[in-house]
Amino acid sequence: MSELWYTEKQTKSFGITLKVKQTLHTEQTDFQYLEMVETEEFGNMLFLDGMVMTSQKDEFVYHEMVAHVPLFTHPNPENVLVVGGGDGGVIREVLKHPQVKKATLVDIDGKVIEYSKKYLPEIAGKLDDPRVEVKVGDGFMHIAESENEYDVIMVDSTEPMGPAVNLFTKGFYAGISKALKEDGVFVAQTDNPWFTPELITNVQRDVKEIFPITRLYTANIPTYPSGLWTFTIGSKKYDPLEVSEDRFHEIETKYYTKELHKACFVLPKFVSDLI
Ligand code: AG3
Repeated sequence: MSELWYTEKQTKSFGITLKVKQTLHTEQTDFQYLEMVETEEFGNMLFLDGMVMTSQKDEFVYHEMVAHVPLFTHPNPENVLVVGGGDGGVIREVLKHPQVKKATLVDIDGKVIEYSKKYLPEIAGKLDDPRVEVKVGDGFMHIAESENEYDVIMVDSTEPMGPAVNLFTKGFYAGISKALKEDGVFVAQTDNPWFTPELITNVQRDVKEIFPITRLYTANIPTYPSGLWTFTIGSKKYDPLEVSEDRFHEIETKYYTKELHKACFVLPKFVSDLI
């Protein structure tokens, strides 16, 4: 019996390899190469331009950590924006917060939304919720056109190549600051300290120049390069490290806890040395 394996080359000389059960869909969209693959170990997976975006088995880590850390940092997140995130995982977590009145998702690639709904229904299933508005469009432009509007903005992008390059620039963070209300909070996924240390250093430097409170936190995501993933928070007023106990309300999670909310900001030495 022949075996089919999928490799993401995470660097020029290192990668992750997964045994494939079947290929569900492949397509060159207007923006990127999209693949939906059923794997033996991680279930259905979405790849964009050959990079793992999400898997049924470990998606909860990334989506919970992108959403709940900033949402519990803000005392009353009513109006929330997700840039990217067309698979709907962050939106699903955002909706667990009863204060959220409206969640807008802006993803540049409608095909990601379409095929996530088809092959990742437990991730994308909440995109049709009445509190959600889905826009297919350029997140950079959406940010540039927004002012004093959002309580929390989450940037759930691909890597800084292809369609997401603009989303890792200082100009974009300045736009986010303008799009946020005066006490707004934002978070972005900022890759890993093993293979892209300078990206973390640069993003932290840029965000620090714009936001009075800048923090870095990590989560363990087995299908992403090195497994040690980082997120950068920029906040105008609220410090994610100073969330009072009574702020935390019960939500159903598999990774995030109120204890972890504090612990995730404790960094290994080689990571804190980057910032
Ligand atoms: N967005 C960040 C994925 C980065 C993974 N990088 C890689 N595989 N080289 C994930 C989207 C999930 N909603």
